[in-house]
Amino acid sequence: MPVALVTGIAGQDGSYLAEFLLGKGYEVHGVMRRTSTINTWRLDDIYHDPHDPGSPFFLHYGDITDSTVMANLLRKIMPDEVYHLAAQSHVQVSFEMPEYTADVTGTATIKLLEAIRQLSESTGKAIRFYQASSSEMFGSTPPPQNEETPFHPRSPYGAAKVFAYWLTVNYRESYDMFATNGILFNHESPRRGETFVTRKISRAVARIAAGTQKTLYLGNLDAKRDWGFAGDYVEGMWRMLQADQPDDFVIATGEAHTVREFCELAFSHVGLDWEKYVQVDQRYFRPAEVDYLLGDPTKAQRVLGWKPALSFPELVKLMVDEDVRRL
Ligand code: NAP
Ligand code: G4F
Repeated sequence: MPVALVTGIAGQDGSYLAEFLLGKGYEVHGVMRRTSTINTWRLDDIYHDPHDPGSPFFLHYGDITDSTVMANLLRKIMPDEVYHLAAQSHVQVSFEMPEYTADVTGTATIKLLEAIRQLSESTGKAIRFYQASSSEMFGSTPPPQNEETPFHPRSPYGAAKVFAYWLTVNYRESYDMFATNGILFNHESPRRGETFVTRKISRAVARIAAGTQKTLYLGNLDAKRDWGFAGDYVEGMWRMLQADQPDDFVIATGEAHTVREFCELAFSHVGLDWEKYVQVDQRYFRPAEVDYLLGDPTKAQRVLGWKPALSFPELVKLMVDEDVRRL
């Protein structure tokens, strides 16, 4: 049975990836932070009984900035594959907490790479590493963006991801490690955090339709993003670690839409006119914006045989329907 270690297991991608890997017959170990209230709602479908001795799913407390804990976990679990998904992942928050974001989203990656290198060298264990790199690294470089496109990050988050990207390349080149960057464009789902724009919209649509919210305040409606479905994207992560060679891959749909278009579709799905409910609030504008992200996933399609299944309108409907159902 292959063994995987997933950081950020309680986040959007961690939960989809855990389900995917369990479906493939993996033993899955997840790292999560201790929080004052239980924060495992995204894992409810797979984490029924923590005392079940037959379960191939294990959760461990840990913080990715704590290299001792991460090294101990690696030694205990001896994974075949490490998916490093944990990060301070909110771009706007990274302007408010730049140093913290650099530590968690940037520096923690080098701690993990180094712990893997040391374990592999001392035991001979081959460990494949996935780094959750981001289209935010392209920042202001014009679209379409692919693996050859130069980076120009526009936020502390984007800069921290560029640092982690190059460290991953550097460990691959220096130590012959199987270390891979997945450069993922925005991907969403009903499990998306509530302060990212898509989920903020789908949640507000459900509440406005139910009469419990009057107005939705948003920032830049003109920003364009290449939005895909998270459930499709975690398969891309797995495929990268099954490849013959470690490499870097863009995962995207190849189609971009504005925040305005997302609003139009989401509100019209419940029969509402978005313009009656959405107001622009300067509070949600960023010190520097990424205007236009549009990925070219040709390499992932050619080398990995990966392609997205869910379309943009299907994604919007899925998110709105699920928020309506939850409410
Ligand atoms: P997410 O929902 O914010 O999940 C991130 C997870 O990391 C959360 O479970 C969080 O824990 C955990 N975490 C944060 N700081 C930690 C720390 N110091 N120690 C341990 N765990 C920590 O993000 P996501 O959307 O699943 O994204 C997964 C990864 O892909 C992230 O690295 C993100 O930057 C990257 N990425 C995402 C996208 C996208 O569109 N979703 C695109 C490109 C790249 P809590 O639950 O306790 O907060
Ligand atoms: O949903 P967002 O916050 O996502 P953003 O900044 O693109 O970052 C996400 O995708 C990255 C991949 O490119 C990931 F690496 C990162 O971890 C994260 O998952 O904002 C999308 C766009 C932005 O242009 C923002 O200015 O929506 C615009 N926007 C307009 N009003 C808003 C709002 N964003 C948020 N969060 N909240 C608003 O009210």
